Amino acid sequence: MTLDIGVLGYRFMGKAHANALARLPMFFPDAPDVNRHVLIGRNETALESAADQLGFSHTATEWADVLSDIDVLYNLGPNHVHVEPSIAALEAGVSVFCEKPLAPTLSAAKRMAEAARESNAIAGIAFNYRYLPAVQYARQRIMSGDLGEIHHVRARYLQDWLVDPDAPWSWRLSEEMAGSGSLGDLGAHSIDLARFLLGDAGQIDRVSGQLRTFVDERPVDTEGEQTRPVTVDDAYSAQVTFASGAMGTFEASRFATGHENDNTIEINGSAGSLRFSLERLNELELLEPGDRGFQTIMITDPDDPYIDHWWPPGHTIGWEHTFVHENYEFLKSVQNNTGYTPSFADGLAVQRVLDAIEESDERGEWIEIG
Ligand code: SOE
Repeated sequence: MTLDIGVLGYRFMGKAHANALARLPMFFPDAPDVNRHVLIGRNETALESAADQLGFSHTATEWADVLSDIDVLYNLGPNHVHVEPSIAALEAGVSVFCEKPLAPTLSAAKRMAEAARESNAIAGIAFNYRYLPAVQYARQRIMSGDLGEIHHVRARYLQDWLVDPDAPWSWRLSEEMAGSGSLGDLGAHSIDLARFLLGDAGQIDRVSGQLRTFVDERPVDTEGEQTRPVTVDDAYSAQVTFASGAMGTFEASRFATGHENDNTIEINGSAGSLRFSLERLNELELLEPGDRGFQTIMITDPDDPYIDHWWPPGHTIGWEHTFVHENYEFLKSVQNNTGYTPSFADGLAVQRVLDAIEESDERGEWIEIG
């Protein structure tokens, strides 16, 4: 069985997923066969050249025209484009792999999760950092009880691409198109990682958050003559409680000078601790009973998650491998018609936390998540 794939979006995420699709037959021979059938976008000229480069045989400027030609829609457009094409695809029985955050608003995320529940097709959200071998290994250790009862989650995702007030405006800075800024773009990853690592104990039930926009207008052209308003947050921080009794702190920023793409999470339990940093993605820091400090271990052994598909022990992998791993798992779920996680329900659970953090900022009080 060959799965015909349609990919909406051909820039950063389009490349990351197209690269993953191309790698699958080489490194994951039991992955379903895929046909990079159609690349979907608005600008015909840019689309043609992207289709050539990324190995797609057709292009389309209207997503609705190609739903009947494909088995899977990759929805990699700006956040506001996640909603209608995903819902229409699921209603047409086409599986959907959608980038994060699920939607710009909680109400749109609810509609998407409802469409996923009612469809026989598979709906997955692309939280790629779950698929780092070190993160998978960390979850295994937490799930097998090695850290004991979890008390603390400390997660931050720091970038600095907006610290220059002349950095240009983009859709990521528009509330209408993105929903929120650092919160949805980066915070969604941290919240998902916490949920993934803690499993059933990862349910966040109360939040207190603050959001900040440091520069509220940005140039749209290189001369800086025209500007557009920034209507999302540049940074957020939140403290949360988990239903399990654990407490958490979360932070993200696009103004964290010196941090380009710094995604870290630390978990402290009654019997041990661990911490992960994307800047050292082949490693995990662990503290186990009897240790006098954190020990750094390499997650590059053949029996570590996914590693046997790649290189001999000690040969490191990179950021792009997360996309290969998630594409493998998602497409296998489509082929076997089995449920995929993270699902749209997981995307909705994260969105409830994002929404509560925004509400907390607006109201200046703790918000319960029902
Ligand atoms: C931009 O902030 C971005 O590309 C995010 O959208 C991704 O989800 C993150 O992995 C890297 O940074």
